[in-house]
Amino acid sequence: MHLFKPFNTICDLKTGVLSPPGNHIVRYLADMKEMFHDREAAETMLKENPKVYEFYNVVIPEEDGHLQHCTSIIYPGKVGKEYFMTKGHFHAVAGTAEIYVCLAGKGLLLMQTEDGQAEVLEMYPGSISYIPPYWAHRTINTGDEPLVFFGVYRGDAGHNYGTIEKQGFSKLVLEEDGQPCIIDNPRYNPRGGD
Ligand code: PAN
Ligand code: ZN
Repeated sequence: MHLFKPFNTICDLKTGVLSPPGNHIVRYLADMKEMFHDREAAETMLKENPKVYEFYNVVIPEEDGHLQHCTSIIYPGKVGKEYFMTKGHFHAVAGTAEIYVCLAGKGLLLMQTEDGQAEVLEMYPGSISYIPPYWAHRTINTGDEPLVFFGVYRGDAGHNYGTIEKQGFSKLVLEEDGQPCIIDNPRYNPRGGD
């Protein structure tokens, strides 16, 4: 048995910044432009190529006895009417769950099964969302401030981005009359993953 030493990471609860930062990943619009519904709006915004979100992953062995943990910061903004959001993914080991604890801001957590069933939970400071095994997950900032949350999941879960890249989510979250509105995604392609 390899004995791993306990350690602390410090989280700024307002900004979500971790120290030490671990693996810090930043995603700009250019990294995910085809994920937004309004392709024309995305193309126009590419000139400025805004930062959509970033996340900090504590460095943990990718083994099932361990727990990966991370903070994510989704910036406020929209592409056309669609709010800034994460790419979203299934876990590579699909039967592994995750917990999100919202620290700041407000948003929605959109989840989806392989056969397109969708569920949405609200995120606000203090909300603890349980993402059960086999649900893809994407977070959406519906507010005016950064949406900040902490996540924890099984050490070896890994990430499968490909299925969502090909199929999309079955729902879109758009702003209508100043309010978030969940609609069916006309481009959702349940067979795109075949
Ligand atoms: C989160 C996400 C993070 C960024 O840590 O990885 O919010 O979203 P994408 O990974 O979809 O770009 C998580 O769910 N990890 O499993
Ligand atoms: Zn995840």
